[in-house]
Amino acid sequence: MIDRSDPAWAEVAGPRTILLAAPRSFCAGVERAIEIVERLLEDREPPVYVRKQIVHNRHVVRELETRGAVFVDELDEVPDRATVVFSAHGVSPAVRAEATRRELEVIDATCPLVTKVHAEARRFAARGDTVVLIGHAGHEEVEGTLGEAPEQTVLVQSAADVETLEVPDPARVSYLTQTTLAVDETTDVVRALRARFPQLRGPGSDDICYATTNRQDALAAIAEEADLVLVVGSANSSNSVRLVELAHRHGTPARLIDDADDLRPEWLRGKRTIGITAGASAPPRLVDSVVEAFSRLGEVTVSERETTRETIHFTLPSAVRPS
Ligand code: 0CH
Ligand code: SF4
Repeated sequence: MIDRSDPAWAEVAGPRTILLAAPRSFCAGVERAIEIVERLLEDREPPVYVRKQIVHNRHVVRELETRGAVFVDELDEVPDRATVVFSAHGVSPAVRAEATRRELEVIDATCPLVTKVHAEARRFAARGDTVVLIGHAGHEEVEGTLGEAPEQTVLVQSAADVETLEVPDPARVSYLTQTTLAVDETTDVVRALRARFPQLRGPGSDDICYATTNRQDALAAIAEEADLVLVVGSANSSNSVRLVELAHRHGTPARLIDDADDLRPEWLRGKRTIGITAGASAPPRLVDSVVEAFSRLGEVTVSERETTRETIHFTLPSAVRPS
């Protein structure tokens, strides 16, 4: 917490310029997922069960918990025939089958853009291809997508992984990606795949979603002008971590913060221009509170740099749609 009576904070007081990247913060898939849980909390008897964090943000999860949502890791923690929400990151067919067997009422908050990748995985596997999924091991979205055709899918995390990749038929290879990867790094991995498998086939359009791409482009536009970049987001948020790494690749120190309380005086020494963005799962109000925190250190000039305007909106599932 910024406190100018503390000598460590007093030492870094002074005027600052804040460059606000836009777009930042909630994407259409996250807004939809949160709204699904909120509507269920209004319309149904508690508790409302949610499998995994609805989105990877501590504040979002805590707030929904205080309103009656119960977050569980696996379906065995949900009573038979109860209502359960699947998170924005999607689930494997095995999880869906388990929910059916247990007679759970499923409300699916999987982002439609993740669902699209699942459909591609099924299509590519059905034509007999080895499906190379580019993504991060252990991430929930990756677990879900891998589950569509586990016998035919291999996970690749980097261009180096491609060198050692063995497939049954090099002429029948397709790739897919996690939706929240770094665009530049993924391009390198796809290039490495194409070099090894010239007949490589891919998705019709990029699997890295519009929101991930836009947040990276917006940050790239301010990163080199900033002395320090702050990314509002939680540590398990893939797209938020990718933003921190992107700032580093632009040569600018960057920190991931859950909120203004995470700010540290030693980060701010000699830093007059602060770039701020937020991952797709971080609420906009947290960005406002970080900007407000800086005003406690001196005069702040805020300049928003918008690289594109997002207008995309996803409809809610019929079970929670207002009649
Ligand atoms: O960036 P990841 O995938 O870790 O997820 P998040 O932080 O919850 O952001 C929203 C993306 C959800 C699914 O694409
Ligand atoms: Fe959907 Fe992209 Fe948002 Fe993920 S980051 S929820 S894929 S719009």
